[in-house]
Amino acid sequence: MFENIEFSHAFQPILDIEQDMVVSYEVLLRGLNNEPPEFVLSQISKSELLPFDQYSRERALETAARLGLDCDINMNFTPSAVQYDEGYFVIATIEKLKSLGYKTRQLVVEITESELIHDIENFADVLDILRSHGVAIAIDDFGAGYAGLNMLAEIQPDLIKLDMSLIRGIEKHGPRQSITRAIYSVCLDLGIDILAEGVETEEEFNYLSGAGIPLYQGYFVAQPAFEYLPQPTTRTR
Ligand code: G
Ligand code: MN
Repeated sequence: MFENIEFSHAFQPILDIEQDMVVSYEVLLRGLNNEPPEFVLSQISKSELLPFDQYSRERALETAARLGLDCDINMNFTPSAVQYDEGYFVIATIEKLKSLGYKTRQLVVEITESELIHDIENFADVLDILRSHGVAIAIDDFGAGYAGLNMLAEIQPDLIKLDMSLIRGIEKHGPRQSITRAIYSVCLDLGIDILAEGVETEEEFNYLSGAGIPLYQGYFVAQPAFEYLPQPTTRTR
């Protein structure tokens, strides 16, 4: 159905500095010449976005398997994709994952909060179903858009990804530091993992590691790489 759409994927590592290893890769949609996701999505009609997204995820898993990915894999889902038919798309992703020899627990479902969730109770129920299948749930871009404290109060994710707007220049920005420390403390209380996204500089990294953040993603660690699993490029200790 989408055979005529030209796209592929880039992979960006997630580094755990306590274990000093890459624990996952986030899959990112790209054009065939590494164009940004909007370039690909602009070719898809609105009514076909959800099925295209799923087609793209399944192709991405095939690419990951071909590249020899053997850690976790973070995949983006909009709230609508998660909620659709009681988790149909996530369950289809799990099936694809298993058909390639992966374990369900290797999948991290990143909920990209670009839209308001209308029925949060139903949403939480669907997440419970998905958790019972064994996937991990992450809130993406936490602190931006709709992904805030109300969402955290309603669903207890396994992981929070701090939005890069909170990270930018944090070493010299008192309010961002206070907010990040407060979220860190909430995560500790609730047993939620916490990751800093979009870390670009050594100064940001040093501040965040001093504050106890264990997981990192961003240009400072490694740029996303087209059809390739990059290793961290920086010494982080
Ligand atoms: O919404 P989500 O967090 O899934 O989007 C990740 C996007 O952020 C990707 O398009 C990726 O290329 C981009 N990205 C990853 N690391 C960095 C970074 O360090 N700085 C900036 N500006 N963008 C980044
Ligand atoms: Mn994401």
